[in-house]
Amino acid sequence: MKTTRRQFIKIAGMGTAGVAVAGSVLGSVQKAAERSISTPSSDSELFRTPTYCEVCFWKCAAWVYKDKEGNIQKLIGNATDQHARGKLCPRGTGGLGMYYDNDRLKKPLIRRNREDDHYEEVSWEVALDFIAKKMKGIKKDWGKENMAVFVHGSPAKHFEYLFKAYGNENHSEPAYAQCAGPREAGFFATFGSGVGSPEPADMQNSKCIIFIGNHVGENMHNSYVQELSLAIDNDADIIVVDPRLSTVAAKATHWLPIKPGTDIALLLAWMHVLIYDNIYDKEYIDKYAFGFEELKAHVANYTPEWASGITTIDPELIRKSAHTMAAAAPAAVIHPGRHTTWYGDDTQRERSMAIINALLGAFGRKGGMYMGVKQKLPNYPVPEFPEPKWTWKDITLDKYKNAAVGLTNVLIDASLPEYPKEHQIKGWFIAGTSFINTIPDRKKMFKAMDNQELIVVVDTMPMEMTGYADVVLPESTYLERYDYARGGKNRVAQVALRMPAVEAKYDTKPSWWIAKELGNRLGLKKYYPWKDLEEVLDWQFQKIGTSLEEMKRIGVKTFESDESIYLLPGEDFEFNTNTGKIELYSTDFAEKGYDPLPKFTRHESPDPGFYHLVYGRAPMHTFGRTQNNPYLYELRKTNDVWINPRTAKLWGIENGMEIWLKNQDGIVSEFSTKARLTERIRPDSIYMVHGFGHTSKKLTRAYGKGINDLPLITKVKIDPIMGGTGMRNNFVTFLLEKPKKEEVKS
Ligand SMILES: Nc1nc2c(c(=O)[nH]1)N[C@H]1C(S)=C(S)[C@@H](COP(=O)(O)OP(=O)(O)OC[C@H]3O[C@@H](n4cnc5c(=O)[nH]c(N)nc54)[C@H](O)[C@@H]3O)O[C@H]1N2
Ligand SMILES: Nc1nc2c(c(=O)[nH]1)N[C@H]1C(S)=C(S)[C@@H](COP(=O)(O)OP(=O)(O)OC[C@H]3O[C@@H](n4cnc5c(=O)[nH]c(N)nc54)[C@H](O)[C@@H]3O)O[C@H]1N2
Ligand code: SF4
Ligand SMILES: [Mo]
Repeated sequence: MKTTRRQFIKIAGMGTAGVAVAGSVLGSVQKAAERSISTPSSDSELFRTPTYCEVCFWKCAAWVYKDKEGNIQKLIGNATDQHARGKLCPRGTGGLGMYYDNDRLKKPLIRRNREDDHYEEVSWEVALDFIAKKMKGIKKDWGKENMAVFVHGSPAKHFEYLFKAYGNENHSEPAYAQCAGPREAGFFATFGSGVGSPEPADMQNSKCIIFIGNHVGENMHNSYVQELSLAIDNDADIIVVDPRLSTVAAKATHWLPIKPGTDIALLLAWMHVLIYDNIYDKEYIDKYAFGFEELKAHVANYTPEWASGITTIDPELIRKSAHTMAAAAPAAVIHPGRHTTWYGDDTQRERSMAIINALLGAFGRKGGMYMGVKQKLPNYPVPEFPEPKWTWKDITLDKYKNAAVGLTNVLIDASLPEYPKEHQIKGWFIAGTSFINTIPDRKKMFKAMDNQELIVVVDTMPMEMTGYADVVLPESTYLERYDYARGGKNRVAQVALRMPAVEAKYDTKPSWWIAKELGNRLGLKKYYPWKDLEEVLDWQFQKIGTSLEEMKRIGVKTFESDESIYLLPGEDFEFNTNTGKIELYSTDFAEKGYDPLPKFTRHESPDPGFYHLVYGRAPMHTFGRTQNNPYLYELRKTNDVWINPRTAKLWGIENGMEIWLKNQDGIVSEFSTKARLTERIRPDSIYMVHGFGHTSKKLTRAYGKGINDLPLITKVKIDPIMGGTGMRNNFVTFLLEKPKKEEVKS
């Protein structure tokens, strides 16, 4: 059946309770949703309120169930929500541990003297007055622009707003320069649009899904994993390129155990096969793409045999896997990945992935990549923000021309005492990021912190970073607060509400309140004309045809969209690039002096006795934020180090043996962990899960458990196009005995 744009809208037409998209699972959960729409729930003992999860940034909508006494009993995924589809992942289910954790921050804290570790418990008044006074001091001596705001997660919007109102736009998130930045830059250069979250890979309709690294299943983004299981049920081919037999590699048709850092060679060889075996989507390329002849000439010599010598992958496997994806195209897609800051040439690796998606005809095609839709939430009317004298752009774009947002690493560089005074950063405001466990090159980080006149940390837990703050502000957990509604692009346009399920435990406050109160003290009252966030939310909801009252009842609302998420057959489509086409040859990169067609660059190999430090995720933990969560801690208390038995034999390492790690710059891990011998990792690499090895003694469960990968990441290769920090150029060796105290330099 041919679907016209209009017909598509009809089949995607939705009521308030649910969604019915042809071929999607959303329809199948609709009935369950309709059954469970009233409050209190059918389980007469329990009452429920809506939220969306904050254990990671997938933001699944959920119901919080409470008993008559008001104790939170459980969290269940909202069935009408396309992120959750009625389920939460293990971390989301354990989210109530964030609320129940006894180690939480309980009162605002001030450290008056940097020389000692003494923190004084103070009232909110005292803490906020202190911050406002210090900020005014920095403004007077340096300029209001000379502060940086480092944020992640829901607190971000509130503090970005505050600082914009203050006349400062130096905001940045680790989610860009330490995470998804390169894929945004690489896909933007090709298709004229970034990727965003959730990534619009149409996995549930795909016949062939290709993962470059990207360890889905361990990387536990909820609907992402659900879509992949649907694809597996539908017998889709899975191709995984990973030096490690990851969970998803174990399910793959083809696993390509690549030598770390050589993916671009493989991707070029895939392009070669698709083009020279004439199995690319010629009609699609003729209609939509620019620069095919240049690409064809560029990859002429990049044969599978050439790539094999670099990647260690059998040329026949390279050829065969290219044919597998071409046979499934256009219902075939290379997933863009998410954590993509690997070796410093990451934008070009992502460009290569985007180009292959174009050759497969995947963009805008069912089973390839869909074009997301969203319901815009209008901004509450306030006066215009003042124009800052300078912003992050002035210290970034001359060097990293395609950085789309502020870069944490550039702002840290600007925080060093030797940085030109005009743009030197003298105060840090941090919310929702455990900064020192997240940004590589700690030595620089410590130097930058020493140069700050004020460091504020807003967190829910006594994480390591709070120990470097002058002021620590305890935020209420997501189960105790309102936040801005979740919008965002997806298959269908939806809006989700987060509201407090319970009153705030301890003397904690939500970010919106903290920002508003600080704003009042900085003379920014006119930007906060509302009483509380409820008022803002209700105003926004009314503007889009709902209300806070309705949203409290339904949690998630679906809106009709007038756009198809796929290209219509023969549709003329203008891509947001210089040529209006998919740019196989990037005119933007050519203009800016970057390679317009991706090239392979060789990366360092480890010295004898050293191994690639490979890190990733475990399904029951999020970064470093959940190790102390009482429920998730029970699921996994520590990490271990994966070692190939051949490598282990050279060292006399046995399974379960206690080991320490030392990197190429002599940095030794603070704690030890156990060796796990497994064939699932290449002999030239070791693997560990990020987020363990906490050094804050106030995290009574997590303290001292496992090894932290971050201090071992001292060598950073910066992506010249968008400025991301390549973190996978580090190598480690083993220590089999407890290092002497003076040897530990993490
Ligand atoms: N449970 C859980 N899920 C999460 C998160 C979490 O904290 N916990 N965090 C979320 C976030 S923000 C992100 S960014 C993602 C991160 O998850 P991904 O985007 O999947 O991260 P990657 O770095 O692509 O994946 C790690 C994999 O890359 C492989 N790898 C290492 N080096 C190379 C190489 O040179 N080439 C190739 N081809 N593969 C290599 C590793 O062996 C490992 O299997 O996870 C998301 N999901
Ligand atoms: N070595 C190494 N570094 C990495 C990575 C890696 O794999 N290895 N991954 C990179 C990637 S992909 C990403 S996206 C980043 C993630 O980097 P971060 O976002 O810094 O990661 P988290 O460790 O989760 O830190 C979140 C912090 O927010 C706090 N928090 C949790 N909930 C709330 C809340 O509701 N309010 C407030 N105010 N605070 C809250 C937590 O207690 C914690 O301190 O790290 C990057 N850096
Ligand atoms: S994927 Fe899991 S942790 Fe992330 S928001 Fe959804 S339920 Fe929460
Ligand atoms: Mo990330």
